[in-house]
Amino acid sequence: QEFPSPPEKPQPPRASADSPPRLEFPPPNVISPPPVYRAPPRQGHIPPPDEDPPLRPLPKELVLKLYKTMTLLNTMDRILYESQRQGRISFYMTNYGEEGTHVGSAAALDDTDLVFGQYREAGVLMYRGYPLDLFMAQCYGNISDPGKGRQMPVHYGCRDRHFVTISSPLATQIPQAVGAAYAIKRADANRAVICYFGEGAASEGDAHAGFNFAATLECPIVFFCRNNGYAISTPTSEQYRGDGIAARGPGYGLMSIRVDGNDVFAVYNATKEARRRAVAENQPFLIEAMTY
Ligand SMILES: Cc1ncc(C[n+]2csc(CCOP(=O)(O)OP(=O)(O)O)c2C)c(N)n1
Repeated sequence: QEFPSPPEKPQPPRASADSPPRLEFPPPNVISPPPVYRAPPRQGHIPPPDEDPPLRPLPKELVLKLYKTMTLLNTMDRILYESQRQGRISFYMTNYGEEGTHVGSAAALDDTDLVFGQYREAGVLMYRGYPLDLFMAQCYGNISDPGKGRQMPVHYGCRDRHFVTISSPLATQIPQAVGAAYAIKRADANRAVICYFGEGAASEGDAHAGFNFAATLECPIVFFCRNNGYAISTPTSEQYRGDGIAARGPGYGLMSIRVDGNDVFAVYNATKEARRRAVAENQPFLIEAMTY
């Protein structure tokens, strides 16, 4: 089976490129930072139906589901975080302040798109209808836990909801997700893979391997980076010297965008379009969602 590349694939300059007027090493800060996409304000304006599809208003039921899931996630977090503080469960990771990234991106996917998460994307599984009692059972490792208590809390997984079980070692999900996307492409399955990770995990070598494989093998994957400014407690100023994760995308030949992760509609629009193009064109996309 042949997989033709779309004609507008970036062609990096080769040795025939022009020489600069003098020898110089351009400092990294002369490259302008990626802009931050936000959903356009409506201000009462109803766009015509032929307007760019991602900018159309969303149905009321969908908007309500976004809101309800974000609120429910926040409530579940409070209960499970307090359970951990009271010593009832051994571990917990809250999702506070990142609800819009989970729910906005989950809503933009097809139901059978395969999800590889890190450990802070419970809202994606919740959006897909994972019941509260199973979240609880997993965190408590009780008899109702589908994983039979073998995993640490928050390491959810659900085959029926196409959500691959979380693993603790950072960034292992990135090359795994790319491999899955490559398999999906070869099967011509009209599905996408989405792979979530934090900006801290993006410093792992596995992130490099995954980005490069996805670009060269032209895989239908959306890399979704949640940039919350910290790798648990290490600020980004101590994690890297470049401008975040989206700025790395062009170096790999990845179509990249930075979005306001607090704007659920921006996250939805960006993921919807990235997912559509990833499948239609067999190429990877990178979204960096800035949170807090
Ligand atoms: C390979 C590996 N190294 C270190 C850790 C310990 N660790 C757990 S979370 C974390 C920080 C991750 O930061 P980020 O990816 O930004 O995610 P966030 O927690 O901020 O959402 C680290 C270093 C780990 N789990 N795996």
